[in-house]
Amino acid sequence: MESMKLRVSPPVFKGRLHDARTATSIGRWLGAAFVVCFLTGLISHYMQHPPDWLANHIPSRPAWGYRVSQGLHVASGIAAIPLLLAKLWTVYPRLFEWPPLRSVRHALERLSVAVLVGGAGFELATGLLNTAQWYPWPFSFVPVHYAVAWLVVGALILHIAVKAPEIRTHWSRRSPGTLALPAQDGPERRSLLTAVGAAVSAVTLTTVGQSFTPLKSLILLAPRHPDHGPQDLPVNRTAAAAGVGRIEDEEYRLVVAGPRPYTLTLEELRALPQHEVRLPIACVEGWSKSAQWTGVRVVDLLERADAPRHARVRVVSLQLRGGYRVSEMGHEHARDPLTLLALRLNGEELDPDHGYPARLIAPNRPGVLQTKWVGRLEVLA
Ligand SMILES: Nc1nc2c(c(=O)[nH]1)N[C@H]1C(S)=C(S)[C@@H](COP(=O)(O)O)O[C@H]1N2
Ligand SMILES: [Mo]
Repeated sequence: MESMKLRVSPPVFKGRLHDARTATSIGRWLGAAFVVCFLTGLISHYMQHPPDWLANHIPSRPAWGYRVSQGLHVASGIAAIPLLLAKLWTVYPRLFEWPPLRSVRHALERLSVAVLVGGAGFELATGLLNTAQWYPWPFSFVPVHYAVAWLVVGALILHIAVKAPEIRTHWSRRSPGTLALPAQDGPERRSLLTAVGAAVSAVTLTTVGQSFTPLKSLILLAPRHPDHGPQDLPVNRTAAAAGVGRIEDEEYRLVVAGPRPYTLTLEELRALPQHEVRLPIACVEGWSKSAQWTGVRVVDLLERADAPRHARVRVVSLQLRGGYRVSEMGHEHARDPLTLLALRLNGEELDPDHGYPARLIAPNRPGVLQTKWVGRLEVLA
């Protein structure tokens, strides 16, 4: 007698949009975006949190280095969002693979894909929300975003290794091994890839102007416009938000703590030789903007305190609380003639929100380390 058992049959997917050639085409762009994003993320991480052996060796040139690297980090991350969505759509039929687990090897492979998809989604989502300064989660962004990046890279390397034969077969439109398969990219695949390319271009062109200022007129989706802010420069934390309020000229003192410590009033600081530099603020969140800064060279202030040539320097803000009130720099930054304790911005006294009366500005340096409302320079032993 025939059994009446009901068998649930998984959905059947046919067509080229879900095949390995499409997955490879999108995958290599996604892979390239991930590699750029990971490497520039490492640069950003080590510039902000250098281990001891590196802390005194971070180069201060090229002056635009961090601006370009962090611009690429955010742009590649944003471009990866439509690429990841397209890639997931291409391969999602595999979720319904039957049987779900064929062997131990197969189980491990699926596990690594789960880590890859979960981790990649997590990185892109938290990174994107960070560019908007929105932190709707209970953990601290930087260490978690950094740790998960390593998980994703590990899973990605494993994934590429496991899929290497398929990737090789489908890498180019007519690779020798594929003569038996449909060699030509049909119109449906071409349309899909064109649509993905258009989506990547659209999100890139409407956001990249936040750091690549020639395209600033196209900004539509970026949270920041590089021109919006006092003195044509964006502000991340205002004086009010930092709790420093208005610093009175007569009360201000700059303390330089070194072998021969001294204190300067604002008047004395203004009377020292002033220098002008053009340098960008390059925020880790992806916006950046060049400006004209005038002030006293930090190296001059250090010489006067008899600071040793290779000493590192701690810059301390008059802000009393908050993560960015203190920054440190190695001797390359401290001694660079472009590194200023700036008193003026774009020809005017600093706006309180830009650090009045004095803020640090140095070449090739993450924005979060360009300390505002500076009250103290400490020469470190
Ligand atoms: N004391 C202090 N300095 C600070 C900050 C801060 O919160 N407190 N924010 C930093 C960040 S994250 C950036 S991007 C730059 C922005 O400088 P701007 O507001 O002058 O554009 O200042 C940096 N300096
Ligand atoms: Mo920033």
